[in-house]
Parts: sequence; structure tokens; C-alpha cells
Amino acid sequence: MKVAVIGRQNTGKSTFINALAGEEHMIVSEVAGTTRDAVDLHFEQDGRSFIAIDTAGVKTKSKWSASIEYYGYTRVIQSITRADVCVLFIDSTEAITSADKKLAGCVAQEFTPCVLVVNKWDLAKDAAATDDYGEYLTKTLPELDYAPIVFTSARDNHNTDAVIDTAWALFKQARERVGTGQLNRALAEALEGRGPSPKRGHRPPEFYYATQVGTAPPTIVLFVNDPGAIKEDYRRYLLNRMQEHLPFAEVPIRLMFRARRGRSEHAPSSRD
Ligand SMILES: Nc1nc2c(ncn2[C@@H]2O[C@H](COP(=O)(O)OP(=O)(O)OP(=O)(O)O)[C@@H](O)[C@H]2O)c(=O)[nH]1
Ligand SMILES: [Mg+2]
Repeated sequence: MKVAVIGRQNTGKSTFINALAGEEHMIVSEVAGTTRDAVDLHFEQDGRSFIAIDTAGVKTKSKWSASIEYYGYTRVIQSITRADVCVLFIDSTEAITSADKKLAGCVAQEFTPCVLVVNKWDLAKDAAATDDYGEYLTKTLPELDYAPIVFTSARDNHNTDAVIDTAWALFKQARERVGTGQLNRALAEALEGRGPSPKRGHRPPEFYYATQVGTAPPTIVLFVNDPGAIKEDYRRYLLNRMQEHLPFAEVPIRLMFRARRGRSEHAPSSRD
């Protein structure tokens, strides 16, 4: 398992990796921008081995530089695509900024499972309850609403193992396969709960059946009469129901719509 540790500058990413290692491998300092390049480190935990990638923190936008690369996103996106799971570090002593939101967007776009780590909790825990903070995160980073949240104090090595345990759970979850029976029961339930409304200029949507065609990310193909007829809000509704009813509650699902003729005209064959 490859884990990319990403986040804004100074959120405690290198401190976290040192805590895992039990040694000072990475340079840590209060100066923002301490880590300059992505560094891979190998770990063993409970007989399982994994690689953690320490990345350079991204900057919050400032007035005096217009260059996109200046903020460090391109290199972080490379680490995200290389990783099986992302660990997104949030500094609990500061408000969520546009840089955090942008990173969350990048992770969601790549379909990489993500652990949200609320770090420096030793400094914030007296001011906020974990439930309230969790709600705040879900509201400010809605694109990662499925991502589990872990509260840590990397400096004190508090709860750092829980981050890796959670990452392992997501790694496994993203590799689950569901049978066609279970999948189509979930689809039928979703359709029953709320039917799709027609889109202007298209025939009314009809759903035939669903099948899982891939893992990591779990990829589900829905065969329909007309993929263009499905509205974005209905796609999101289906995605949420799938997340609820399938063993993919905490990882992103890729949902694809494909056109095919109706059941009576063309029954699905085993080659599908
Ligand atoms: N109180 C407290 N301080 C922390 C915690 N974790 C990290 N720090 C401090 O935060 C500062 C930044 O830590 P780093 O680990 O260098 O942060 P980073 O995310 O690697 O920063 P860049 O490499 O610049 O992106 C250091 O002074 C750490 O000692 C924590 O859990 N609690
Ligand atoms: Mg660092």
C-alpha cells in the first residue's frame, strides 16, 4: 500500500511520518515550506509493509505570485495518482482555507480513497468537540463527505497508528467486489425510492441493470436506454444510495452509464 501524506504547509505531515517511524527521518520545523520534494519511506506495522510519501505542503494563495506551480499542486497531484490511499492533513488550529478545499477537490477527482486527519488536536480539543469539528469538515469539504476522519496529535504520537489502520481499511474496501445480485437489488431499491425525472429533449430514462467492472476505484456500469437523459442530481442520488447499500461506504465509487437496448430486445449475456 502506498500512502500519500498531503496537506497545506506546516500542518504536521513530516512530524506524523517521524512519529510512525519512531525516529527523526524527516525534517520538521515551524517554517512553512520545510519539505521541498516528495520522499518515499518504507514501514512495517503489525507484519504489514507500506510506503508513506511525505509531500511538500501546498501554499495558500498570496497576491504576489500568479503561477499555479508556485503553490505546489502539480507535484502533489503526481503523489496522489501514485498512491493507493491519501491522508489529507488539516491543521485544527486554523480555519479551512481555499488551499484545503482545492486539495480535497484534487483527491476526489482522482478517485483516491482518503483519510481526513485533523492534526494538532492537542491545541484545539478544548475549543471544539470532535462531532462539531466533523460536521464543520463535511460542510466545508463536501466532495470528501465519505472520507473517515481521525483526530491526531502527531507531535505526541497520539492516534497516529489509527490513521494507518484506517488507510488499510480503505485500501481493502476499494478492492471489494459485489455480486450482480446485490448490486441490482441496491439499484432497484434506489429506483423505487426515487425515480429519475425526464430531461428536456430526451426520452424518459430507463435503467436495465448494473455490473461492477473494476476495483480501486470500485467501478460500476449502469446500462440505460440513453446516458444523456440522466440529470446530474439524479446521478448524485444514485451514487449516494450505492455508497449506503454497498460495502463502499467510505471510498469513492466511479459510476458510468452505458447505452443499450431494452431487456426484451437484447437480454444481457454472460459476456457482459
Ligand atoms: N502542538 C502540535 N504541534 C504540532 C503537531 N504536529 C506538528 N506540530 C508542529 O507543527 C510544525 C510543522 O510541522 P511539520 O511536520 O514540519 O509540518 P509539514 O506539514 O511537514 O510542513 P511542510 O513540510 O512545510 O509542508 C512543527 O513546529 C511541529 O512541531 C501536533 O500534533 N501538535
Ligand atoms: Mg514537511
